[in-house]
Amino acid sequence: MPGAQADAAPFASAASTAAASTAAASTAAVSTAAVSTAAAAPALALFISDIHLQADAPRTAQAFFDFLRQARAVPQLYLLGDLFEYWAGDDDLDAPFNAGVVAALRALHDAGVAIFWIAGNRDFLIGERFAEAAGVTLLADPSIVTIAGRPIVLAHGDLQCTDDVEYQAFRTRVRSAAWQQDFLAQPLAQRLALIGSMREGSRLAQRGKTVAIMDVNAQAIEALFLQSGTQLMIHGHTHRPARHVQVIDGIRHERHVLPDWDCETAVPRGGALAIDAAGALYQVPLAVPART
Ligand SMILES: [Mn+2]
Repeated sequence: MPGAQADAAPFASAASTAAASTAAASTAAVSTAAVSTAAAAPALALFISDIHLQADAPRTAQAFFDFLRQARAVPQLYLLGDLFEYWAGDDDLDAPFNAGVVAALRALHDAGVAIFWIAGNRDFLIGERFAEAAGVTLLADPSIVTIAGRPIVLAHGDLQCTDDVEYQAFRTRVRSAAWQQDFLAQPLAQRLALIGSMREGSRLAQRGKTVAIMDVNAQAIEALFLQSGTQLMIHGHTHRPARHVQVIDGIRHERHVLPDWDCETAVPRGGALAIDAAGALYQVPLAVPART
């Protein structure tokens, strides 16, 4: 529970509550269950997504910087998309806010933590220049990694929201090399202005869509499990943190959805997922920065 985390080793605390592994025996196609917040063994990796960093959200940024300092105790950090609210191109690295985020990631990298990056639907224009400056390794969406002997398929999650046909058409367009070349050929100021209007358009488009349409599609998730050959998936994007357990072909599959972060609101949201050396997953609660 919050408050039980020791400052010295925040992701490698005390005894396990053992709640995480027992809740999945159901034969229902899909069930959800809470994940333990305590680890029995030291953490090997941390997973976060959807921080939506922007200059207009200073408290969320502070929570992220605090988190990065604590993450030094863990060998690997996975950023699973939408770290930034938007990214206009790697020539925007020098904007003070962006430079601050890059410096914080770089400091974590220099402290010996391996940082991996999967692009989100908002920051997919991140490129090699950013990656080199920040000391992060860019991964494809989806990617399979093996941690503590467990193969895990990692994704942002937007590609699995196949019920949102309109969004998938948009995604195909903006992820094409031709669109990106055209876009990045425009002056930075013009790109920033365009992104501003696209964000407004996206807010308006979402208003007319049901919650179900904007969630992942069950068949797309099953397909990703089967294609990847894994029984463990971690993604973000939907802002609906949960652990979903489902049985496919008689085999138990587990899908973890990461929370989005927002510390500007009265009830702050955020937090991370961790995997320990025994291969157990557990939640790392958000440490909300004090009001200044
Ligand atoms: Mn997203």
